[in-house]
Amino acid sequence: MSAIQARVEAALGRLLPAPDIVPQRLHQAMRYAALGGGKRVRPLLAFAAGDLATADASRVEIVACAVECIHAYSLVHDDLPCMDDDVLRRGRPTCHVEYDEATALLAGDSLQAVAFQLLAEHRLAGDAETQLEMLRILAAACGSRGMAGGQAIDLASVGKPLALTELEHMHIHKTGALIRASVALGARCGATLSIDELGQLDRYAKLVGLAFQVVDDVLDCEASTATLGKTAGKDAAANKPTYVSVLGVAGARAMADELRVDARKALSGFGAKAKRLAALADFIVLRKF
Ligand code: GRG
Repeated sequence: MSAIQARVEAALGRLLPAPDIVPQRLHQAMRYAALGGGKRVRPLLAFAAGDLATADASRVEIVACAVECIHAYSLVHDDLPCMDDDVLRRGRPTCHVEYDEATALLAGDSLQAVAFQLLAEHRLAGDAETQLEMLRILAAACGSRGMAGGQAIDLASVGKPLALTELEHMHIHKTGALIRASVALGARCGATLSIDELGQLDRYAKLVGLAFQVVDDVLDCEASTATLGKTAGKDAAANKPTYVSVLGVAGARAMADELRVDARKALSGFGAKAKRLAALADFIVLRKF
């Protein structure tokens, strides 16, 4: 994991505009948001899916940077005063605190654009049709029927009790869509998989995407701000519905573990080829930050 994290850090450092290129302040803010922190869960998933499909690592590296740029953009925008209004991210001041709101907004916009530029200008798949499909997958995952839509539902649900199915719907979009895309894109960098195999991978990705959020909710109420590098206890303070508010801590932990077991089962047809994806399901559920 640490080798891939270092590889992604170096690749992002190379692929993002240099800090001395005009407009310097915007490029510095983009680099601030994307470099020097984070678990890199989405790139790790892309590499593990690429591994399963015996993909060329130089192709997966581009996909990993693209999904991480989208993730970094979503965090910058989520932290803005008009959304979650937070001052701490990855143990540092949030982008709008370090720079200013307008620069943070533009840095998020520009990181999103970089992601699509990367997918469009590098040869990533065996044929053009698959590469176009990759662009479509990422766009769908980011938009109003994916991550941005999930965020809209999240913002609208503050202070309202949600049923478990409504909570799942929100998180499958807000957090799950990009996680699912990370697996789908990593796999498409390699040998062509059958529809059935892609379906099994997608089932795995949906399950770990949901597990990721359930654990995020547990950590928000159990871990400290110092461990998380972001403000802990925000969900309860903001009266947000979470897996913990609906199921309690023990219930949420039990749900995360069921999802982990089911995610591993979804990989059973792949045998040893899926060992990295299986290990990541464990990491996502058993992590402490
Ligand atoms: C603004 C369009 C738009 C979307 C924002 C993903 C998201 C939607 C907001 C992030 C808010 C949040 C804390 C969501 C919970 C799950 C999550 C994405 C946590 C942060 O991701 P990690 O733990 O972060 O992968 P690191 O820092 O490790 O990269």
